[in-house]
Amino acid sequence: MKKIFFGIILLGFASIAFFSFKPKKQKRPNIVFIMSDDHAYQAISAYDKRLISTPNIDRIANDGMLFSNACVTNSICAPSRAVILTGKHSHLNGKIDNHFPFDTNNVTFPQLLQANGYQTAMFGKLHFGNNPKGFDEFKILPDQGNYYNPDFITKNEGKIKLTGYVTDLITDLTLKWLKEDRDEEKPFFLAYLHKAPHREWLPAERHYKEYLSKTFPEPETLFDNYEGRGSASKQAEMNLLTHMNWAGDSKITPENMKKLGIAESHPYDIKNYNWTVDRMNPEQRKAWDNAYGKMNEDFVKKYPSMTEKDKMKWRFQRYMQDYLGTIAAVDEGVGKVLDFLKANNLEENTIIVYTSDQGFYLGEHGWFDKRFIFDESFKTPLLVKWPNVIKPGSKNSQMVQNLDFAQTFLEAAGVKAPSDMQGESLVPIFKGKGKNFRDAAYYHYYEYPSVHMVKRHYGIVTENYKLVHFYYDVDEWELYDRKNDKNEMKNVYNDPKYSEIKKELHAKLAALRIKYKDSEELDKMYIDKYKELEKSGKIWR
Ligand code: SGN
Ligand code: CA
Repeated sequence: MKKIFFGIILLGFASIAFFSFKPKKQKRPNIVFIMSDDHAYQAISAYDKRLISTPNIDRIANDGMLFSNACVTNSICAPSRAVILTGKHSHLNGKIDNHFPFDTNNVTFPQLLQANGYQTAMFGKLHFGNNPKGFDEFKILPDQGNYYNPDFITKNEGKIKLTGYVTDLITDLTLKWLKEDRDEEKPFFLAYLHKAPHREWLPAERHYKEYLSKTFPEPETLFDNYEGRGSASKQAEMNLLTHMNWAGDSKITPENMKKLGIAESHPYDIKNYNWTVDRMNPEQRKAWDNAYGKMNEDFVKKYPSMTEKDKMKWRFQRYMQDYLGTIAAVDEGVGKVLDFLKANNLEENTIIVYTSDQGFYLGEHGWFDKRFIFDESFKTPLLVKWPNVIKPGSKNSQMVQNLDFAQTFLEAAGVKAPSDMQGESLVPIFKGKGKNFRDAAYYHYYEYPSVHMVKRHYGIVTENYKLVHFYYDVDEWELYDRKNDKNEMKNVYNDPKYSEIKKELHAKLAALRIKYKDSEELDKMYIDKYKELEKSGKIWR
């Protein structure tokens, strides 16, 4: 009798336990996608401590994963964004360069997230020429946007003009949305997109003083003369000494240029400068004049005795002071967003990504800008944090691409990716698996002839080699040995030592072109379309 009694009691407990146990439903993660414009990995201290300290951006890598070989498919702004949103190479999504319009019939991953219950918002620079689809809320800069007192195109309030510094304003809009507009019932996808550190590199007032007095270590290849490479490197117009604007970029006043007999580097040299200073209110202008006035005074004294070499050195320092100065504000903004997530219990279940739309030259090969398949512009920073999935402090050297983001976010959100997306989800890599990821990346750049005059090229990049074809007005092949020639100074395409590897890479490249559905027919079609745009006056140099 006693036994039966205990048996009944035990059964009672067991059934209470059974019915009150609900399998813990894994909540779908939030995603905070932070992207800056033209942020070189050389200017993030998690990658390289020589130029700047970015303690807040570094937090993402310390708590998550740092990718040392993340790269893009087409190193230029709007095309990179189109690749990210569609998960397709430029030749298929159609946004091959900054001039072509984005075809809004493309399906983008935020549309799929939204349709599957995510709340979606975007703040900052998109640079598409049209508004983003799949967003419940957005406030974006028109085109390139302005650093001081920028306009924003908004989803619900038309065009607005805000007073202040662009990086701080984008951060404020992002934080306001998190505080006031977030739907706590839904997971969210938040795109926090900086304009900085894009040209013309205008820092926040509070950083003028510190950055204008700093000096930075020069890159080994600052005085590169482009020997040993083909015509594309020689003809590119992105040299610090010859192509950088004296007024617009280095901030020498038009009056001082005249006084010193310095000619404009480009028809937009002085125009760009005037657009910058004309947007400032009297208070901002005063702070600007104080800081940059002093720099101008010093320069006027020095200039007459400067050699060409001195000028190059001076221009490099001037460039770094402003470029890195803009990053100081980005890092502060990122810190504020990370702090907010932490303080509001949003840290545990949120994926945080920091990246750039491409890499950038910080004086390597004497250059600024990007566009080339060569490392500084081809590689891009990527830091990802996802608590309980990514082991803190991990490092990964796989050749992941911006092409992979769409499928990564969709998988993390439990949404099936369309079968025509061309990337690969990074989720296995986050989990410490995915050892045999991509062994070769495909790259294709189109915007030529246009500003900076980097010739059209496509190529294949493997761990050890890079094979590139420059076409349009040339037919030149280049081959680089990435292990033995880190700075990519010597084209070994015609070196017999490499004939076997050359053959292999040609075959691999042809196979990749087929795999990704790129072809000579498409190359020609895009050239014809470009020529039509040129005729209609829509291409600017
Ligand atoms: C502007 C810049 C170029 C830059 C392109 C594209 N010139 O034309 O230096 O390469 O944008 O940049 S500027 O004097 O007007 O700043 S991108 O990041 O949008 O692709
Ligand atoms: Ca860019």
